[in-house]
Amino acid sequence: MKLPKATLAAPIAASLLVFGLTSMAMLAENLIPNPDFEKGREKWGLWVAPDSQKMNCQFLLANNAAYSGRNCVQLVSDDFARFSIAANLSNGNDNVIPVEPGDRYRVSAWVRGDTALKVQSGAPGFLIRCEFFSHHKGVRGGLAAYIGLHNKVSIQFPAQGLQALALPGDFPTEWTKVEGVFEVPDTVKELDGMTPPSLFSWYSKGSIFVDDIVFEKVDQTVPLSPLVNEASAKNP
Ligand SMILES: [Ca+2]
Repeated sequence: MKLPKATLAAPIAASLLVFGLTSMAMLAENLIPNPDFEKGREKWGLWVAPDSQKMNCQFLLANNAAYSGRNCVQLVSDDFARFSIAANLSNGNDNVIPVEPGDRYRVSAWVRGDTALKVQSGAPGFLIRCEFFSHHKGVRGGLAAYIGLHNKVSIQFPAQGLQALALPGDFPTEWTKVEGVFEVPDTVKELDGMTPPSLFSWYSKGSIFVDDIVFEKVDQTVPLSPLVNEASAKNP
């Protein structure tokens, strides 16, 4: 049966609209499972740096002080320690997100410290980190995006230090949103992978509470966060 053009145009336009809306919705999808910890610690794991193994670093669930719902997590250590939690994406891809240079991501979390929390002098206290690497080679490039409590981003190699992300004042004891938008850099050859965000106690001592993690791919219209070290990010 031959349909007149006008009859075909409407369904095509409608399906294009649906496709467009679906694409936009996908761009805003939170990539983190159990981002609000309402399913407890499900899908989340703890990592402790070699120099912090004896500091009783713990990843606990707190249900009396959440930012939203019943639960948040509590990162606690007996001394200045570096440890993190990260989500398991269960994506069958070694917990790596395929990326291309120029892709833009936004990550945010709600964070607060308890009143007894101490941060080692000159340290950031809390950081979010996404590591980049070459998936082809199965090796990490050593390059990562770091987001500090002042909502600035550092894209750098670890050896360059993290002084630029040092805690700018007292650690917040009220719930505070930490957020960064960054671009996947083009400074590592064949860079094509990124880890999901790790949420770090970066040489804090005491308790840090975290809730409501959002990690999403955004389009080029979303402004990048200020970079603290643009020059060194381009010159590893
Ligand atoms: Ca929650």
